[in-house]
Amino acid sequence: MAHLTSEQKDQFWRDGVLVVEDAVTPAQLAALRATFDGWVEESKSHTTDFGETKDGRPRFDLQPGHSAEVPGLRRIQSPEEVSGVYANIMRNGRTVDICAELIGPALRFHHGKLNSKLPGTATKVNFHQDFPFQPMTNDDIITCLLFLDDVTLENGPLEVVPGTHKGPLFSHWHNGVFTGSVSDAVFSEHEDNIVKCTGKAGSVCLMHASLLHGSAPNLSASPRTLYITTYYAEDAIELSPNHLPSTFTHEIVRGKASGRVRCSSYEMEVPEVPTGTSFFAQQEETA
Ligand SMILES: O=C(O)CCC(=O)C(=O)O
Repeated sequence: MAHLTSEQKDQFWRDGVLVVEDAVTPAQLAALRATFDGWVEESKSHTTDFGETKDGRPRFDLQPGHSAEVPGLRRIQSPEEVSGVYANIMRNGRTVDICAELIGPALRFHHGKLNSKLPGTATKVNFHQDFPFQPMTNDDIITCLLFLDDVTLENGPLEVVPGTHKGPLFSHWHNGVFTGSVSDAVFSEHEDNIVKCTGKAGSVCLMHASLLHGSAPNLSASPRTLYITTYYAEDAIELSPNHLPSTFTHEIVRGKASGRVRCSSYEMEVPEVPTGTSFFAQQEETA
């Protein structure tokens, strides 16, 4: 069964972005949300980042100003490592079939994370491209942002600049520091072409890894939580250390290993792996 029409595929390759509704069933969505709510409850008893991932960094990332009254759990690294509900969606969700139609048939998992903007928090994402964080031999890589809440114009939707996946790759280094953000000049150049990706809970936004994107703080009383998974063509090989290594990294989620590597031609600076819990710290250091 096909999950995308040829118009949707054309749109993805033209714009570098596509929102698809009903990427999970209502029961899957409820389970993902309930698990996340449990983590928010747990975060209330912590004052600093907590938990541990494969590379020793914390799993749960708290926004500065986090408190039990106004929890600021902004990022959970590799939630699929600690939740069967998330692991099931990462491997078996409709999103994986959709990606297989775009860059498959064979796919591997790159990394997963939950990004949340709880009401009253200042969480924002500076504009960047994902590829400069994770260079690979070819760029058939899709970042999938699954909406666990309705995403509206007010609650800090993903903002993208359609077409920028076709190049260039912008520098994310400024004054000798890997800031994880493009320069103010690059942002200004593209500001007028920003499109906000809204949709109902259960939709997924598929984004080419080279697309320029970011997002603003949540100005509403409703949360905005995204489960983000990245998949790549099976014949791509990583060229720098994975920023979010997990026990699932490189797992084949569709098709079979070919034993081949495919290369495309490009040039860029080597990224720096964050030493803080996530790239939020990297972006804040230089904000
Ligand atoms: O949470 C968002 O709005 C964007 C997420 C993102 O760009 C990232 O985590 O790389």
